[in-house]
Amino acid sequence: MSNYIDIKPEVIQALQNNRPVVALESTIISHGMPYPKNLETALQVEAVVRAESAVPATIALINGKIKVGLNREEIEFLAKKGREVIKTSRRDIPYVLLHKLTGATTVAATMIAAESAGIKIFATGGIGGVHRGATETFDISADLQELAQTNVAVVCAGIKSILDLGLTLEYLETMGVPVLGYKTDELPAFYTRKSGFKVDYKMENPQEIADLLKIKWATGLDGGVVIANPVPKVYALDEQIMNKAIEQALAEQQKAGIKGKESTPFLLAKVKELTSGQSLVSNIELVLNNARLAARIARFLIK
Ligand code: PSU
Ligand code: MN
Repeated sequence: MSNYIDIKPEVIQALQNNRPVVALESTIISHGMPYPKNLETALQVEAVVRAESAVPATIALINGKIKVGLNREEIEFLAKKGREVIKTSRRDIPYVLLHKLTGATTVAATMIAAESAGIKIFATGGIGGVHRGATETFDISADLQELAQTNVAVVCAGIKSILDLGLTLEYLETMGVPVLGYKTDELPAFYTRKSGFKVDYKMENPQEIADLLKIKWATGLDGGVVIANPVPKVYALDEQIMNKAIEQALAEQQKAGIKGKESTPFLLAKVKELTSGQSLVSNIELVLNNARLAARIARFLIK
């Protein structure tokens, strides 16, 4: 791995000096949001992590290396190139490295990079999951298998209702992945705070979460943890409007015959269009909120 990983000096120093570090993904930059909001958000997320006294490490594949910690030009490049950048999950990593292509890392690929760099916590918007209709299509995100095996905790705003929440929870249970709710019993559904599904455990503060992570890994229980942090109340979207937009996006996906790795970016863009940009505002705010919580947990992880 060491030949293919390039960790930013600031991140190496933080890790060596036992300072808190938070990993950040880049698919959300290239495929999850439009330019220039994606750039502004990526920079803001890093600023939020710094404001909480942690070091941000945004991850991407550039010029034959897995880069852990990007500079401003690199983030700008990913934001401007958008969908020209290869959405890179576990299976895509070797090809992207071989041909020195530019790859934006999904949750799965970001976890792989974070683990090899020694970063234990990572913040994003939403994780991939079991898609609606997966009993026919078999469309299950590689993020779930990664959570089953890689020792990195992921702070997200729950599971987006473009997915089948019930099946995603069943899958995570089978794979032994704890789903924790931050100050909530209920699994948040990304744009909304409610979903009708329960998390496994409600957690009261960052220290309790950090202590649980330490115990999990100290007892040899490999794999990740989902930390579900509800979108702040003022930025939550109306459930009915959201569900309608999602239904319509799913119908359009089927009509257009969109499959595989294109599904998630297609659905995200459609939902944004159908809510006239409202979903983007809430998306940005929930990511910032997750970065803040991740940094706070990171501070207790080093103690
Ligand atoms: N969910 C979102 N925004 C995103 C993603 C998921 O709300 O940007 C991205 C993440 O990078 C996630 C990926 O890892 O989509 C999942 O894609 P797939 O379903 O193809 O595995
Ligand atoms: Mn998929």
